[in-house]
Amino acid sequence: MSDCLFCKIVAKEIPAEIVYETGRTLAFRDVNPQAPTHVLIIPKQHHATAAALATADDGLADEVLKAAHSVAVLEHVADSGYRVVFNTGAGAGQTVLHVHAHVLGGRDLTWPPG
Ligand code: DGP
Repeated sequence: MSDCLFCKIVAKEIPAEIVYETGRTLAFRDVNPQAPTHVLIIPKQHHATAAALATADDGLADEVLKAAHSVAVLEHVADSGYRVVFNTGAGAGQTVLHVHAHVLGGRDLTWPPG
């Protein structure tokens, strides 16, 4: 989608600090990190929400989840514990309508989130 921020990151039209990439996924650091590790995992193909992704292509949803785990290992937070979050819809705080998994770690994470 031409007006989608994360599609522009995929197209390298907007810079991002990429930490992991596969054929169909991309992982880059969040511009406004909420933890020492805060990486966003996206499918390169545009889907607005996690619900849309799971409905359209559950294989790709699986790849996004596997990429999240790979990022946790690369970032050395897999053993200490990390959180994978899909804010889904405006009511849950989703501000960028290109599905993304937040991978957060490197500090104690409280529950429930705000
Ligand atoms: P959400 O609220 O779940 O839609 O999260 C969107 C995240 O995207 C938010 O944590 C900040 C991040 N973000 C917004 N714009 C940019 C950008 O241009 N570059 C990067 N790296 N992250 C961005």
